[in-house]
Amino acid sequence: MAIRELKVCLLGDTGVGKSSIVCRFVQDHFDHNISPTIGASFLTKTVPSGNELHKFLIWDTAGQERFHSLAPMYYRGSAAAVIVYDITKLDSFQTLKKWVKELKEHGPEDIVVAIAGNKNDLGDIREVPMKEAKEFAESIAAIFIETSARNAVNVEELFQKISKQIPPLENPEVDSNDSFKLTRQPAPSTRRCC
Ligand SMILES: Nc1nc2c(ncn2[C@@H]2O[C@H](COP(=O)(O)OP(=O)(O)OP(=O)(O)O)[C@@H](O)[C@H]2O)c(=O)[nH]1
Ligand SMILES: [Mg+2]
Repeated sequence: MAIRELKVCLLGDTGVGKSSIVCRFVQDHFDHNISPTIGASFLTKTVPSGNELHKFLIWDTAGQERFHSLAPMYYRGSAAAVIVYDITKLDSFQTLKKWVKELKEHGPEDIVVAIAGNKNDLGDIREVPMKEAKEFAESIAAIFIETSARNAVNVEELFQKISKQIPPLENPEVDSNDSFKLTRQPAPSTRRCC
């Protein structure tokens, strides 16, 4: 089966749970004491999608403002961006809107955007109504899903939805190496997380 590499980046405020989502997806693990990401972390996971295998090359970026200028390295050449907010922090939803704007202005034209409202296990202290976030996602034709990295809710589904939005290759037999790349530039190297 053909393996297709898809560069995916995670963007969003510090503390919203980007690394926790990635750790849940890749290692099915949740760390209550996870440290803020420095620069970015890189992990991969391969999942079946129709007649293809999608190898996600995942760049988990640091949400702290001091790392903002690095972000273009990670969203450039990405097939998809997951923008994460924390459903208990209205500010993080405002930051998400800034990321949407930045991606629109400077990101790849055909990038698949997924909006993930994380920490939905904390619904009793919710600040961002699901309806509002969903409507915003619809207005920009983005995928929308609420997740809980802690309780393993909708994390697999998030990446499945991304897989489904990636158009299948029309002519897969053109590459005899059984490897099809949707990444558009070599990814910079950095440390791993988890
Ligand atoms: N209750 C709850 N806590 C979560 C969830 N996901 C992450 N957390 C917690 O939120 C905090 C921040 O998580 P991180 O994954 O480090 O957040 P981040 O977005 O990667 O932060 P930066 O690396 O600084 O950008 C940690 O204490 C996590 O344990 C979740 O789904 N539910
Ligand atoms: Mg992190």
